[in-house]
Amino acid sequence: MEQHLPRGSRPKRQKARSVAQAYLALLADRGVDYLFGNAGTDFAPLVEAFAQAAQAGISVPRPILAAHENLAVAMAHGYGMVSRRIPAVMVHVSVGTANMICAAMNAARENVAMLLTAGRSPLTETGLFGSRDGYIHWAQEMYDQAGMIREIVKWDYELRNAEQLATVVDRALAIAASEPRGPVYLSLPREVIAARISETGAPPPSRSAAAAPPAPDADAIAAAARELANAKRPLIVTSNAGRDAAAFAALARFAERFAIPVVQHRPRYLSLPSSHPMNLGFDPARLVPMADAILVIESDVPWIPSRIGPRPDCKVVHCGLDPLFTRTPIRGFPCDVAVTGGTLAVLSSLASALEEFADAQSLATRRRWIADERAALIAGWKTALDAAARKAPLDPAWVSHCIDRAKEPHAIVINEYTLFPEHCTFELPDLYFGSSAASGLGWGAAAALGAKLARPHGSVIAVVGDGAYMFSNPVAVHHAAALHDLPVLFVVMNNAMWGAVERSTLAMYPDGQASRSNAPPFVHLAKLPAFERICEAAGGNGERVEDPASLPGALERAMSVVSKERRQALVNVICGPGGTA
Ligand SMILES: Cc1ncc(C[n+]2csc(CCOP(=O)(O)OP(=O)(O)O)c2C)c(N)n1
Ligand SMILES: [Mg+2]
Repeated sequence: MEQHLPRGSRPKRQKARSVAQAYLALLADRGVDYLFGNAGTDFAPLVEAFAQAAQAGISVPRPILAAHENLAVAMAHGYGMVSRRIPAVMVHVSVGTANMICAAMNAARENVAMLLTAGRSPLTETGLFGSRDGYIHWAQEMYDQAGMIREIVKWDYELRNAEQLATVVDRALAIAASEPRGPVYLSLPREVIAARISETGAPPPSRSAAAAPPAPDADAIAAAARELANAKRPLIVTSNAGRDAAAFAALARFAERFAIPVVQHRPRYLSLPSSHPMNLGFDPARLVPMADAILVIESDVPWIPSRIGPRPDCKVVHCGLDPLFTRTPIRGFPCDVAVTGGTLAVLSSLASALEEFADAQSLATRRRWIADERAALIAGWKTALDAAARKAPLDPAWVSHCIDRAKEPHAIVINEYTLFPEHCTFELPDLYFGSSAASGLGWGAAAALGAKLARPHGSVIAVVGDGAYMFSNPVAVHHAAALHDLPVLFVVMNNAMWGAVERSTLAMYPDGQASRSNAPPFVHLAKLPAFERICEAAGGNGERVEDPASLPGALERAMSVVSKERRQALVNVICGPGGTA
């Protein structure tokens, strides 16, 4: 978009005419490249400020219109997740805030930093520039607008005057960027951002540094090392070690050096290459009960205690930026040592501490055991895939395998839980992202658009269920893909149901009445629209696949549309039951 100067260029010294204009210039100066927005009457000063900035050549974030608030926040999530930069989001007062909360929960639980903002109904009924001039300005006001989202964000505030602008924005960004990272929320009343200010020029550089994470405590590392060194069957369980992309290689080295198998339970960030010899898949059920020491790295739920658990004498070490997950009300996993720190720092300290205990003979014995476990695991996956192959309706395991075959080696895959990662190969960090532990559905398709914004030259594939697709507000998603030139491939694993609801009902009531019913309520999604035509309606390419033999060809055509024609594409794959949520 021509009105925006390239990243890194300093804004011209220019008289800012409004707080809104100074605010936008400040965001750009602080490295906020994008402002995802869903507008209302509170946006008037910002709309004007964007137009003035374009005319005056002032650098401001690029505005990204999203036709629903959850889409705006989930796009920002995808963008921040891939780029690790901080996006801003602006929504319409109380009602816009209400609409964005689900997506904000997803981002908060995955520690994705973002500046969430909302207008506030004009405070004054008359007398100021920007005072109330619409009947909505009374009913949309709330006693505590931020209260709706306060539990989710790390910090909230309301901008009250121009003088505090830099202090407030810098504090918001510094808190969002400090580990554990997360969204912050700032409300912007209309008269405050409409106020005129005489001169600002380029904002002074920020003096609000993000806080560095704590270094792992030496005693805690020594205690953790003792537990691991004494173990014959140690195990690492992680969900998010790879959130720090540098930790990806560190975990690979650590696991290999000390011969410790790794299970990635419900990964949101990939933590280990698929082909790594210590990679023992995604299900902790077999290994946790065998383990005599478990190192939990950045995992809120390392196993499901109602299904399995470690032996009573198994020692458990939790490490992470918030190893006790203090924002989760109840979480009772056994914990003998808790180490606070980033994965890279923890692994490096632990590696030094473990070196003195390393005994080549026992490591070699363990390596053989892990190799056997891995061979058995891979054989099991192959058996499952063979059984799934070419079934009609299509089996999600087979669809996962076909997606893997079709994708380029550096493609990013965003999985809103229906893809089976064990049937795919991901060798590098940041090529696979799973949906948030909060599991607010409707995330995947939108996050893929944000990921594409962060990696415009790479291919991005979103894999979603029919339920998740409809939660994502598909018309708004396809509109955003077209509007912002974000050609993404959407694969819908369409089993015409909320399979998770059925699985949960059968798990609780295996012999219940619902299990004998052909049509239990709140499970089947009959009369679904032709999803492929929703994508087509936005100028994309759509295909429906019912015959397993035609899936590889359909995926190949869709990839080619995305990469060569730069158009979005959707493959609606008619599937049978599957999934694991
Ligand atoms: C916002 C929101 N509402 C409801 C749910 C509960 N929920 C979890 S999974 C699921 C079904 C998703 O269906 P689909 O994407 O088709 O996947 P399937 O289970 O069929 O594999 C639902 C409704 C949720 N996680 N988030
Ligand atoms: Mg479904």
